Amino acid sequence: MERDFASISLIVPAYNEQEAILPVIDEYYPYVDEIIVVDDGSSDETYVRACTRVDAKVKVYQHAKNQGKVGALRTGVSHASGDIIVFTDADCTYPACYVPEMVRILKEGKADLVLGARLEDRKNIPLFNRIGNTIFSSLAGYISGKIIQDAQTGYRAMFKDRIPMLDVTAKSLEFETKMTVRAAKLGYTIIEIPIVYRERVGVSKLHPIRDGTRMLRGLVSIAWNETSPLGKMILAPSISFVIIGLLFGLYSLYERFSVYHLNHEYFPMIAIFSVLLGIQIFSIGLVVDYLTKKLDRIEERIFSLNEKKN
Ligand SMILES: Nc1nc2c(ncn2[C@@H]2O[C@H](COP(=O)(O)OP(=O)(O)OP(=O)(O)O)[C@@H](O)[C@H]2O)c(=O)[nH]1
Ligand SMILES: [Mg+2]
Repeated sequence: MERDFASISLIVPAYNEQEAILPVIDEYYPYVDEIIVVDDGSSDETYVRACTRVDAKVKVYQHAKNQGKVGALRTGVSHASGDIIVFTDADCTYPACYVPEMVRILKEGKADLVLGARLEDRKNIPLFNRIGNTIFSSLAGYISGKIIQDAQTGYRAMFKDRIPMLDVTAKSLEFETKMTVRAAKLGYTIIEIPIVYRERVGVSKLHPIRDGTRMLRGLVSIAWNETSPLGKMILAPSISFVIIGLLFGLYSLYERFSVYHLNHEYFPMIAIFSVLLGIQIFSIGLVVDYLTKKLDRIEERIFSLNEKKN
């Protein structure tokens, strides 16, 4: 569906970004109709500095306590008056010059979600993020059946009326990926435009251990939630068999190396048999899950073709 007129709100979550916040506001200013900065309980001058730019276009909100990026984005969206919402970071990494292209794609009805994909200058993405990004994007691609190169980018645009469907439960890093997967699962069209990713201004807020654990949890939760019920039923016993097998195996090793004699000579056999059975069932689970997803997609296609006809 083409929409001629649409006003644009930019949401900028900012946590201790005193060096970058003003350059970000100034850079995006000519490209959007509204800029909403959400200071996420910063302990530096982010809020004070952002307030110096307040005018009819720039609005600044503040969380008394840090709520995390997702909380800041939600606050921003709740105050946005635009038809189109653009998310960006407050660290000068995402160039503003791509906004017109993102908006054009949305207005022409070519996509429901436009991503600024960090495909060039990937050296500016911290190594930890780059690894996570590759894993997440591949997983998002597997789950959604679409090729997604940068599922995790923080630079993205969509019509505001799509947000309720795209709002996913998440605390930090996994938010963007979950949103991308959700969009793909809903059959929304996602277009990625390659962008230059600049070096960050100011200190990174990433905590490798905390964010790494969340990312891993997010990954497992996405994978599990997106596995079909039949797939889940098959995968669960397979994991139990592998665990049982490993326990028997470890016990045998313990006996062999501590007592130098196997009191239970049939334990290694049980171990191997159980692990192999687990792996076999696991493969069946994956095949079943793959086939279920394929069927879902065929159903989605038929549904959208029927909708287009009517
Ligand atoms: N990490 C983090 N970012 C927040 C929080 N609240 C708001 N933000 C903002 O969310 C954006 C993303 O955080 P970044 O630290 O840039 O994380 P990143 O882009 O994954 O990593 P870098 O490549 O180091 O920039 C920035 O604009 C932050 O200021 C928070 O509680 N934690
Ligand atoms: Mg950043």
